[in-house]
Amino acid sequence: MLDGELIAARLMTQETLESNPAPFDSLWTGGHLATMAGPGPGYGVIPDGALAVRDGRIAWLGPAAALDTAQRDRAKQIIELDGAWVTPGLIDCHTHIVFAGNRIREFEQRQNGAGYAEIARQGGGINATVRATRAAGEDELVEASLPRLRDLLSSGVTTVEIKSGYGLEISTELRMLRAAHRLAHVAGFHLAASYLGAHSIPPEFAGNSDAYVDRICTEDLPAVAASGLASAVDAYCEDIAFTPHQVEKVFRTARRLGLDVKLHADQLSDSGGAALAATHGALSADHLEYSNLAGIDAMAAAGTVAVLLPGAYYTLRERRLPPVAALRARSVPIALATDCNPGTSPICSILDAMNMACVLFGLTPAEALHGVTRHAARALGLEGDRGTLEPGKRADFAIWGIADPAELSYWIGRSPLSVRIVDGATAGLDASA
Ligand code: DI6
Ligand code: FE
Repeated sequence: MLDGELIAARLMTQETLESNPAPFDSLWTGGHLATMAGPGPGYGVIPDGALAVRDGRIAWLGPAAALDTAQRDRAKQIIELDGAWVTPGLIDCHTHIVFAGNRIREFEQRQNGAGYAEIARQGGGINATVRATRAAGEDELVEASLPRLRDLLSSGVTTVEIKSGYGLEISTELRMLRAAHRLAHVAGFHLAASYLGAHSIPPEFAGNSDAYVDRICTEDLPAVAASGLASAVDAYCEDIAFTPHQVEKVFRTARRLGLDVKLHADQLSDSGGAALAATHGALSADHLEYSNLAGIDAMAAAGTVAVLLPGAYYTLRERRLPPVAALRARSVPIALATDCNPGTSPICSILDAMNMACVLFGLTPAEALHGVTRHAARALGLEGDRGTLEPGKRADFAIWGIADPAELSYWIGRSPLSVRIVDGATAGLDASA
């Protein structure tokens, strides 16, 4: 949503309040709000704030002292925050959290000196997970992924992007996407689903990746679009995966079918991925360790979000840092995500990703929190609907037992979450599949 539209939405909410002051469904008061809204790099703090919810949306927020007492008294439910902090629900905008099997052996191989690309070329890596995922039914995929999602949600996450990409054939790709939708339902989070058919060259197309890309464009992508199970299309542009030319074909077809695009770009080498993503109006370009400056310029011009994935950088013991200074200088929004996957980023906490982004990439705690709220929403094309605490936005928020918002980037392996609120309701973590 554009700024103008946002302001209009806000005004409408206020008007509705004045002309038809329906009672709030719930009112949260006695805490501090880190709205992540407004200009500037700060947290948008409202100390001693109150936040009111109606019909699953934020109906009002501001200093508790500014709240109309009649409105307050009519609220159906008042929840005392006892000095806790409220942030927007965190958004993990890049995960591969649905998969079967594990890659523990591969981890051992890497500890014994084998490289990630070398393992992939020998049929391991992504294709090992493809074998396990093709063999798993939908129930099994849900069951295998639920504990990982529970961990992720317990770090304050309310929206998760989940990619397919471990099927590389349409039936398994759709099964992964269906499992993701079921998980969202049972575990209580909003899903943004992406089709990642161009993740790896499937064994039956070994040596003939062009033919696989043709099939993606002529058969698989139309089937995904018709299924309505994914809103975006991702691709892995890398020496060990797909060329820029192949990715272009996939992106053109995706856009024609009305799907958003995004890219795994320049993770292991500079293949011009940042510029490629920008040229196709991608929502985000992800990784970016090896991106060149012209690519960053192109992202700035196109409004493409940079998604940094410190879990993969850490796991692969990468040395090349993403171009954080250049992204800042060009005001490219920086989002952060876990990239939760069995090969290069076995991390199931967005808070740990924030800590890593601070320690390894030099982000400030405020940049890290923007990276998993406002900027992550934008990386999913959902900035008009969530990512900040503002009237009219979805009532997705997280309540924390912390002394300051910077504390969210501080701990390692610890979540100070008190409760997650999704669409205005308390979202438990213990639903079973
Ligand atoms: N995201 C990916 O898709 C690949 N690397 C990354 O950061 C690897 C996924 C895998 O090895 O399973
Ligand atoms: Fe990834």
